[in-house]
Amino acid sequence: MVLSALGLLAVLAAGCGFELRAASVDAAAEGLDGPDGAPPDPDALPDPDGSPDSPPDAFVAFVARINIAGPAFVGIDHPGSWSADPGVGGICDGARFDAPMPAIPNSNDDVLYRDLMYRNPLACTIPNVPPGTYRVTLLFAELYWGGPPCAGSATGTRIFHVALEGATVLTGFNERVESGGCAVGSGAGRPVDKVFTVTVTDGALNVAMPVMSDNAALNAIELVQQ
Ligand SMILES: [Ca+2]
Ligand SMILES: [Ca+2]
Repeated sequence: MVLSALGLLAVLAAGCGFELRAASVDAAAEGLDGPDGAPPDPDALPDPDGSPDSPPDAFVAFVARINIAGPAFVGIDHPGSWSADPGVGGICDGARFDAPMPAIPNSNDDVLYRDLMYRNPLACTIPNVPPGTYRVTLLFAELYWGGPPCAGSATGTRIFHVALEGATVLTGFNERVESGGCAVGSGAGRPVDKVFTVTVTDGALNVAMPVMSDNAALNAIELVQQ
């Protein structure tokens, strides 16, 4: 079952143009141990006489980590392998924006935050998502508003909503205010992550970001099946 599920994921990944990773190793390893301190599951062990046995079905979580408008990266604060995204032509519509300098304060994952896609409104779609319940993490860093070293004014901001699969999960997100300012170089801001749980039934995760002020923006996104 593990091999066939992995094969299916590989086909899906090849079809959508970015790398997807199944947490099969972790899932298989967890299948050999009981819950904290509990004895091992007998069904997960080989038969003493060496006869063939049916392995237990391991849960193979679907995982997508996409560095919107950025290169592939191995996360530090956000562990795992992040896939590259071209920006224009990638999972989000709109335009690409890059930070005026590469350093992002208060983060070890500068590579994820230093580029983004923006638009009014912005929409992002992760295709080929198996039906299931997912933890979705949206990564934001204000790269324009908040004053120097950002190019935009100290009081300017972007305010927008976020809907996942048609349901609003974030209302009136004021990115510069929540960030604390420009989240570039010596700026006073810091990246802001938002985490949600969503059920996907139609084969794609849809992120809709209607705008109240300026443009919506998104720097990176992680999707992990629960
Ligand atoms: Ca990015
Ligand atoms: Ca959908």
